[in-house]
Amino acid sequence: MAAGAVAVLGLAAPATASTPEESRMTQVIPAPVSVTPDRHGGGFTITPGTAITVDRAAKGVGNFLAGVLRPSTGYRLPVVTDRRRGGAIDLSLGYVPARLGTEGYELTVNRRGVSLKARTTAGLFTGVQTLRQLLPAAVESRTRQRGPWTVPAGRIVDHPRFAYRGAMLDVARHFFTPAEVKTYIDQIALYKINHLHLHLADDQGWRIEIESWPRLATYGGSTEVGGGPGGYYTKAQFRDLVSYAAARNITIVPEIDLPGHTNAALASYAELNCDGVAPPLYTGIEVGFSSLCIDKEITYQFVQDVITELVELTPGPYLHLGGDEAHSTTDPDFVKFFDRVFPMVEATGKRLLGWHEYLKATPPLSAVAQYWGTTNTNDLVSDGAARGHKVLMSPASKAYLDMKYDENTPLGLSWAGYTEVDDAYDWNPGTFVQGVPESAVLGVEAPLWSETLENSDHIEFMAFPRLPAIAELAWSPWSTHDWQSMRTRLAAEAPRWEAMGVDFHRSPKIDW
Ligand code: NGO
Repeated sequence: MAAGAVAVLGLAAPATASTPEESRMTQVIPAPVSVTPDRHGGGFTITPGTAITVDRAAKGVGNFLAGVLRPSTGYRLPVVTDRRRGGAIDLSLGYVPARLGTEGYELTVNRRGVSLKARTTAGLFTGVQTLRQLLPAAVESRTRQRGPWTVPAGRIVDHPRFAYRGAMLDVARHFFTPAEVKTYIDQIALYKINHLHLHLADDQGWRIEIESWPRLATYGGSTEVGGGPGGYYTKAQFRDLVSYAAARNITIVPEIDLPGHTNAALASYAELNCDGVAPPLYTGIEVGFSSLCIDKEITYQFVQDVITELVELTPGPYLHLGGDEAHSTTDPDFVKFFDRVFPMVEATGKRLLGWHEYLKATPPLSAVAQYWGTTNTNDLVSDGAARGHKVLMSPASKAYLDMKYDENTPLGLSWAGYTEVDDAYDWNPGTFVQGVPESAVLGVEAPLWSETLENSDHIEFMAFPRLPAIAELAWSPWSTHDWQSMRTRLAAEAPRWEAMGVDFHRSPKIDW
């Protein structure tokens, strides 16, 4: 590193930062593990002659970066494997220290170019997200803007705190089109979120085509909260979402909520009901009134068929089976049901995920429990962690993006309290639940339930600025945690969201 370099560990822009380039170096969200600005080096300016040079296997990441940069710069930015050209942004796969893992990266910027190195394309992709944030916000615009496009000089070495950094979208209460889901994927990828959990079925709608039970989608998906037309994903559309997400380092985690939250399925097939009578479709927002019929054999044929078809659509490692709020299923029935269903999932080789109540039954130890409570103690979860289960942290009072910011928020719910952006940021996933040490935490997920949300504007208003705050809890080392720094950095993101067309909440907690 050049003489005079200053190591900055997750601090806000130092008081001496004098140029916009220099302050961008310290404004990255999530905060990197280490940032070393090079005050005297002079940054790299992207020009019409700049090329993106890549290892052959990194072409996809190079193309993604070019896709971000080309519209706003208006430059050609060819993605090439020939490294003889000067003035380049170079993405290379190869040796980086083991502690950086598969998603870590090293980013070095000087006058001559940008060099990004990682062990895998996932690491290059996360590094590219940092590089985007080192450029002026206008780079995110889809139309040609004025430069200069200067990346500040220095070095960033970075890797994630948790392996699983998630967002969840409830496409059941209100249906979101594939285009709307892709928009959200684009937005969360910028903050290094690497899992998108899709809540695909609930009382109000079944949103995924299942060929062996076609009415689930065609009838069970035909409405939504408030009585709108609903919708569902065909298998082809779902596969397309999976690959769109994969190209952005995001694994889709499909959820079918069982055995409660199943009115849409029960309405679609009379034979799934204990009394053989299909209930009407449901467009309200109550929970806990539906249950599959635990003692009917056809229930297990149904669940088996759904799992089989869902697994075929899912290259990722996880399958989420819900298990929450089964208030219309007795505890013994709940256990009886999952005793038959867990082995079905195990036989597929997928790893189970479920809301933490499913620990009432006995999932295999590889199963992950998603904690959505509001308290710092929960015996099911701490006992589960002691037995060896991993926990995914989504405490509703902190991580639920559908909670209102305050009493005036026009959208959202408030059963877990109001959650301003500082509340969403103010907790440590590694110590939040007593008896669940950091080593038992798989990661953090920010669920967005859609009882009150109907379109991308609504999603954006609830997710921004909280989603980036939660993404930081999932990615950045706890040593960087600092609300004063975060509020400065979130304020600096506003022009970027404006350039991206993100309709965010102008929280009074931040000086925008
Ligand atoms: C709860 C409930 C969902 C609601 C959500 C609203 C879980 C896991 N089950 O979270 O059905 O949509 O709250 O915030």
